[in-house]
Amino acid sequence: MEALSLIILAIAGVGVLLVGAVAGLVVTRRRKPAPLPDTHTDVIVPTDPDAPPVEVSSPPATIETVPELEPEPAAEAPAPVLDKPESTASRLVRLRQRLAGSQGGLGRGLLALLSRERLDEDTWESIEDVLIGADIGVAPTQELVDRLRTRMRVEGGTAAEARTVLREELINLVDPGEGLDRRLKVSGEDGRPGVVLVVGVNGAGKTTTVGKIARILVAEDRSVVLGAADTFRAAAVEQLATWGERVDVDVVCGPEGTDPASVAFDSVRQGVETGVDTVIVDTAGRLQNKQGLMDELGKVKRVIEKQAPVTEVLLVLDATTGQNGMIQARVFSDVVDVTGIVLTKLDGSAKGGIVVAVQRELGVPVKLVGLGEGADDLAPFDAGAFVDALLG
Ligand SMILES: Nc1nc2c(ncn2[C@@H]2O[C@H](COP(=O)(O)OP(=O)(O)OP(=O)(O)O)[C@@H](O)[C@H]2O)c(=O)[nH]1
Ligand SMILES: [Mg+2]
Repeated sequence: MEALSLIILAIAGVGVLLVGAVAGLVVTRRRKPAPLPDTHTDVIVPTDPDAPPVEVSSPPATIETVPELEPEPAAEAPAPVLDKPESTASRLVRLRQRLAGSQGGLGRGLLALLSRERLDEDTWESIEDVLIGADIGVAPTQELVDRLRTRMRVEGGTAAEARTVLREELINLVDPGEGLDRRLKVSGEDGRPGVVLVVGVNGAGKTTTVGKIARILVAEDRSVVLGAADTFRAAAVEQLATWGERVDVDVVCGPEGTDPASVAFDSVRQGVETGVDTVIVDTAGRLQNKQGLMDELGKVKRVIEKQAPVTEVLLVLDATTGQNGMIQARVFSDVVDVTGIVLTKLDGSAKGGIVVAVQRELGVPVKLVGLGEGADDLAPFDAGAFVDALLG
């Protein structure tokens, strides 16, 4: 009997907590966005996945004076149950495991070859084949093999030594020089929002990525507006609207066939007027001819900049498309000033070498990687973690 009443009490307790949590979330999203501290510039930098999750604290409810906070009568539409995005730290741990799962083959193959007792010409040729097969690209493969040859001659020997040398050289390749700045510029200046323009071919994962980035920003307590500038298909707008609803972020859209530039303009205007931190604009992926693409994206960017500068142009690339993806990447980077790359579907590809090839080709860093279709399957790119995943 006593046990039964304890269970009932426990269930009641959990119920109260849940109601409280949902109410808290709704209130949090309704409040006027709090200004960000000055130190908050460009977020989404790789965080140490071993660090404890960062708690996002909300300002105390008592400072609220906005009248819309009045409780609504119970009979009205029930408050939507919002997703609580996963914290960056726990997302990274999970994604690192997933990356290791899909990429481990490449690293294991290389290590097995490099740990052979005799590194003869045939072995070096096989190493080259593995690297080219992983889409690293011919020139970087050649450089890597040359460096490995030199170092293995001097330091070579045990499997552990081979691993250390390979790890260092792969990191050099992925993160050359002083290291690339992979921060995503999501903040604007002079009180205006940061504007992130997301481009790429059909099916690369643009809309999904926009939704995932919005979740990360919301989890960091930033306010966001999404612009559905892919107006060619009604389904595209709906897809983005669903992402927006899940984290209670406004999605600005127009009827099917509206000029994408006008939707982009409206979304940034709304962002400026409501004082949000970031506006993310999703675009259509049709790779018509280069001139058409240039005209369209050029116009979208121009009209946005009547309101606020575009702070980040993200090119979304599907990692599974290999050399074809590289050709598309070139076209886009000729058309717009790409500032960062999002490499999606790395979960389904053992061809992580594309990271090296695309960074070389475009001269811009991979800033984010998509590792699944799930809402939180997006992570900041981190060279060390990536190479560790490659090596399995
Ligand atoms: N496995 C995997 N699937 C992904 C990833 N990112 C996106 N997808 C899937 O790829 C498909 C296309 O994604 P969308 O976001 O609709 O692509 P899009 O670039 O907006 O496509 P269009 O609007 O047609 O130009 C969807 O089924 C996504 O779930 C990823 O990182 N991993
Ligand atoms: Mg889309």
